[in-house]
Amino acid sequence: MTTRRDILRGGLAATAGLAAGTAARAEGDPLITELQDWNHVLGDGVDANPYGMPSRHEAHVKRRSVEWLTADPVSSVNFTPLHELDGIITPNGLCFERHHGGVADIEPAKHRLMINGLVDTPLVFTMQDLMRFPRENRVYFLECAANSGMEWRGAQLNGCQFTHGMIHNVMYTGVPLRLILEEAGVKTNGKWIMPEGADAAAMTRSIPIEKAMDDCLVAFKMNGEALRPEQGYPLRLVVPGWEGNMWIKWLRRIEVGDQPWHHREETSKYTDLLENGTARRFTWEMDAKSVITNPSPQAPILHSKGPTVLTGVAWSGRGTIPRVDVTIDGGKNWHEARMSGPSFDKSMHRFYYDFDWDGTPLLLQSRAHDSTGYVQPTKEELRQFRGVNSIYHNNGIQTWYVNEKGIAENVEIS
Ligand SMILES: Nc1nc2c(c(=O)[nH]1)N[C@H]1C(S)=C(S)[C@@H](COP(=O)(O)O)O[C@H]1N2
Ligand SMILES: [Mo]
Repeated sequence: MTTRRDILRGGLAATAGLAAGTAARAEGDPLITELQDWNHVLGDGVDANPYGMPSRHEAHVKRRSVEWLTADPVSSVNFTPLHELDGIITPNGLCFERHHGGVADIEPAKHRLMINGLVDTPLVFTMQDLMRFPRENRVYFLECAANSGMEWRGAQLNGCQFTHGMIHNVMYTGVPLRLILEEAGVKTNGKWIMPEGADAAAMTRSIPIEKAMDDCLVAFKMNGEALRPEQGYPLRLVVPGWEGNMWIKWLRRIEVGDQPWHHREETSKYTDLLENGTARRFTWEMDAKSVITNPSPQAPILHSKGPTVLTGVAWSGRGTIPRVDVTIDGGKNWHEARMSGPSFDKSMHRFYYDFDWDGTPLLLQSRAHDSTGYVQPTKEELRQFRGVNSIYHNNGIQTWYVNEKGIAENVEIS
């Protein structure tokens, strides 16, 4: 972080005549007057990289994990570098990963999806069979319910990659789950489904039949290409707007039942212990949330005072995000941010706030409004209802403190 900053600062300082504006004068800049290697040496021909990769100068743009968070990488998580991205789509190679038994390495020709339980005809599908159903394309965010979980009791991790990076937003191609369930014929007492993964963790969750029949997809493509192994190749369940844990990867079986199964992931895990000792359960929908991605601790302001672009992302499991408010003075004044990019249901939204920085310290916050009228709460408001025992479903407003040098850090203000 410091090195990149120093390099960029050095580059700017060498440029004579940089005033309050955003561009330098051309005179005397060796990067203009002297030839660079790439100006006269032939580059790689086609096929040097049959599957293209980002520029080597972008090597710092990658998923990162937090070493002390988990005991073993096969049951662990890494985080999407939100501060390096723009727009609303997460590139496939940067989608955060969360596995409970490592990444299953599945041969697609040997993969099967079984539908059993309370159905008229138990069925087994090959990947080829699934490809013959009418398919749909839809963009959705997936957020782990534990995203921002480390921040419940106070500011902890220094970077939006770590505080908010258990989220990705991609376009899925898949078959509506409803069509597959209808093919098997759900019996009238079939009220719940239990999708199961083919990984060593055999991840399972209970999902009400209404959701299964509404907007769930059995997806095989993300952003146009096959699902990545990390994201469930060759098949994953997409459960729009609901907590990531329910989006079963490496999907091999769906059982239909008349009641929930109360498996580990919906009893001991993914429940919220309240102050009075009881736990909230089946909190499936992800509440509206937002975060400023730039500036942020991993992405300081690299220029001096003057025109500054602030940007971030917002999402809601209940609909779209028509509005985001931004404050640069810790909530004394709020400004409506500028939304830019497509606004899809249960998808990430991009916002900007372009302002003239006077070079004094800033307290940055963003506040999302969703299409149901719900407004993102402060962390204190959340704690009043939820106490401090929770891990999951922390959608409180994030604060970044930016000092006069442009360095940002994770703080909380009351
Ligand atoms: N089969 C299987 N599905 C799974 C998991 C798993 O470990 N095994 N992890 C779940 C959890 S907790 C989350 S948050 C999401 C993460 O999806 P991602 O790895 O694409 O980010 O997958 C869910 N589906
Ligand atoms: Mo998760």
